[in-house]
Amino acid sequence: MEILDSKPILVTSPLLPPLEEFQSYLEDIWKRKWLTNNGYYHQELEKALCEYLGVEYISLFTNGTLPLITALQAMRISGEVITTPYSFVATTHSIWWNGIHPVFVDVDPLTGNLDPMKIEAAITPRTTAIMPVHVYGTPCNIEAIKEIADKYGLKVIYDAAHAFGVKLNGESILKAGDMSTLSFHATKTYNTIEGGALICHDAKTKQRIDYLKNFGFAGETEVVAPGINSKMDEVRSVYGLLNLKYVDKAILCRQKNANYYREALKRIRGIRFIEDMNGVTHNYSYFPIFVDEKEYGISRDQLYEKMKMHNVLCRRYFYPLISSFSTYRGLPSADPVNLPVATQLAETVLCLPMHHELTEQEVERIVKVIKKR
Ligand code: T4K
Repeated sequence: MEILDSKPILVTSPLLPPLEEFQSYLEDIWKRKWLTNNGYYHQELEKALCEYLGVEYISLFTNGTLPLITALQAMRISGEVITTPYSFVATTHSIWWNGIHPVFVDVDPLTGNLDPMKIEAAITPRTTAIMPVHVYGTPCNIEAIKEIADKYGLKVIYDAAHAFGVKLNGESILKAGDMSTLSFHATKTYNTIEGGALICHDAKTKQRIDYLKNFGFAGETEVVAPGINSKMDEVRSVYGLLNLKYVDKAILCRQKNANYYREALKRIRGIRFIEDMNGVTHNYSYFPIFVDEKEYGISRDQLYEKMKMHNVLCRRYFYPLISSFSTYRGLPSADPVNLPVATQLAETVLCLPMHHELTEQEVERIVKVIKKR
């Protein structure tokens, strides 16, 4: 394939703290000789994140998948869990890892989030919880989901991997449901290289989560649950503390880029994007567009390949749908007939480059490729 532009534009670029600052903290860790297991910087990061995010209880993890697995464990969820096929595969994996049956429900066409109108029909006597995802950081319809959960006595665990810092009417979106999880992977708006967190709403639950992420140990000689090792170490905690100082500025850069994109794309027929929602403080973690082949002239995959030719490296989040992977496609709820909206979104979505270092010129270069059909 001939590459027409020399400088690649990646879909994302990690937020990195200044190296000198990081080095000076590393020296301190070297002096302390305390590397992991609820160290000083781990505690500091938990405090700082509670304050930044506006939540009371947070537990740090080594990635964004283990908090999902642990949340289900902590609440002793069993039977069936209703979830979305339009997500990263970790969402469904966390359910399966707990020996629970995922039940896929279709999504809302505008946001890609679990459609509350379709949840009730999927509830059976075995249903114990709902695991929705705030896809791209756009809040789910939390009121409608709460109403259904309350009516049927179900727990709600939000996969908020994309929703770092997102607020609804001034309140953290992480306050919704029984628990929420975050991913601090390198590709996320806020990262600790690898990392994640579990947010809950009371001290007793946090205690249980902290036991579970440390093999189930409650003190030196007592194991209260079959826990796992998912502790964040001191080096990544310091990295996280430093990145917290720069994340607001990074989000502003992302917002500026989202505005450039929207302005430039709004008159292109067959290209749809998601608008900001009223009352929501967004974090601009992704910039998905949806390609209507009939209107636009070429398919999403043709555009994806054309972008590659121009050295613009987009991602098809989320394609294929989780429900179409061989691991899950045998489940009754995985039938595409049951999931027409998610199927359509997965076939038309393309996430354009979105990160804090993207320049206006690069956005122009990307839009030029989209315009040149
Ligand atoms: N729930 C949801 C809804 C999620 O989206 C995710 C993860 C999870 C749960 C689980 O959280 P974690 O356990 O991962 O913390 C990426 C990420 O690996 C994954 O974290 C993320 N979602 C998913 C949506 O995307 P890939 O396979 O697309 O990433 P990769 O390595 O191809 O990188 C994408 C782009 O980023 C490349 O163009 C290069 C650039 N990049 C990547 C890395 C790792 C960099 O510039 N620097 C880097 O260090 O999965």
